[in-house]
Amino acid sequence: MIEPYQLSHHNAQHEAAHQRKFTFLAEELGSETAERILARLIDFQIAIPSWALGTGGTRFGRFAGGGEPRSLEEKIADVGLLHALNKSSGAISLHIPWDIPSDGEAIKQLAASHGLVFDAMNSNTFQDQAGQAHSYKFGSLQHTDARVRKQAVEHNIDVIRHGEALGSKSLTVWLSDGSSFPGQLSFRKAFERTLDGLREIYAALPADWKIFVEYKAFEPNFYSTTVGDWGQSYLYASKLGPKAYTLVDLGHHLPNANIEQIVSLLLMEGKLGGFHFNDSKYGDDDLTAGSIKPYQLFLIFNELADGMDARGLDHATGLGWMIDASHNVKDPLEDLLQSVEAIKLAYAQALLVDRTALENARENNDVAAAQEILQAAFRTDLRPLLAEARLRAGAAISPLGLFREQQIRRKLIETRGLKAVATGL
Ligand code: LRH
Ligand code: MN
Repeated sequence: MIEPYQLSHHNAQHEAAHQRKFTFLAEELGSETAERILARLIDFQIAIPSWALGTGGTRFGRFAGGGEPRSLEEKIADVGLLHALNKSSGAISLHIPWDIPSDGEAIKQLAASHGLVFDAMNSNTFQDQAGQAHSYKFGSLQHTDARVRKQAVEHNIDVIRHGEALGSKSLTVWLSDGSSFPGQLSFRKAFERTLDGLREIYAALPADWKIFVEYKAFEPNFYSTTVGDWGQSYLYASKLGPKAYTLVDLGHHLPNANIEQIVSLLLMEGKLGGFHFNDSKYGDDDLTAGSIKPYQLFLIFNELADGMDARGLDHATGLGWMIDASHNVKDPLEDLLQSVEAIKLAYAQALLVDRTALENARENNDVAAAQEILQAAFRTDLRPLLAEARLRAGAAISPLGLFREQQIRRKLIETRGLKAVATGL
């Protein structure tokens, strides 16, 4: 959807202004620092969720924007477009059964033709599928009926098998299980049954796979959630074994939770598996990353940069970097481009933090100095560095600019129609 001449024409148009800003910034930072951060940025890829390429909605309504992908093949083409624009979206995370690959090998090759690999697979035991034997109305792995639990375990193992065919190396398990009224559920039995089910799924993991246990405070249950917070997820992951980790979805916390502290401790324990990036003001709003609380996103990456170095983790491959969003009023592809930009900006700013000075300030309880050091990085406009990283990686100086200049959404509506609806949330 983007021809090489269109990309080079766009960059030629923006080159002079970009070079002016980048040269000034590189002088400010010093070339050693600028090159260090550029190298990290070029390697840093963020997986795109296959369920967020169409218009999302709420129980009150859904306002489709048109030109949505009608098949897994078209979803891969859309992620391929994002990757062509920013060379930062080199992976797609599938959700089963919303995106069952008809022919694993063919789908794998199609993705590879767009420079894409498959990140974590996602199972779905929060909806009943047509023809399904047992309902998940009262949960899946926690269910009081062993037949329901068995069905959920088998589904997760089926998802692993699909992932193996695609070259994925991890499974994310998010369970909507819980209760909506006091008295409804035995918390202890629900935990033990869920752990037993996760153990069967864990046993089916290939040797080089990971399982991510995603926690969430509430919704769709509104009294208790059986994997309700980082502590419960850590408990499951610790009892399961070395291939089990926690997954932090930024929207899955109670108001004012200190997510950067949670991230710091899970990383310290070696039990942080990855992220579902998004932003929120109230609940699991699934808004554009960095659109509501960009400082929190920076503080989270500040803990990540420090904690990953402390554990000798490779920044690009040591954790799962994924977006999980839902687009009610924005163009899905524009929203995803903005999320990738915000995530990489927070990462770059975290890499700019003077860690030695920060440690000194902390050890001397110089609180004001510590804040100055952090905010100096957060308040440095590193966008020219992100643009330079894209330019060097063969992408667009302004991905959103090129998307609009080429009227991609109008072209998608012409080929796919206004009524095209993507599977997903
Ligand atoms: C649950 C969740 C989970 C996905 C779903 C689409 O809120 O974050 O990660 O399975 O969204
Ligand atoms: Mn999520």
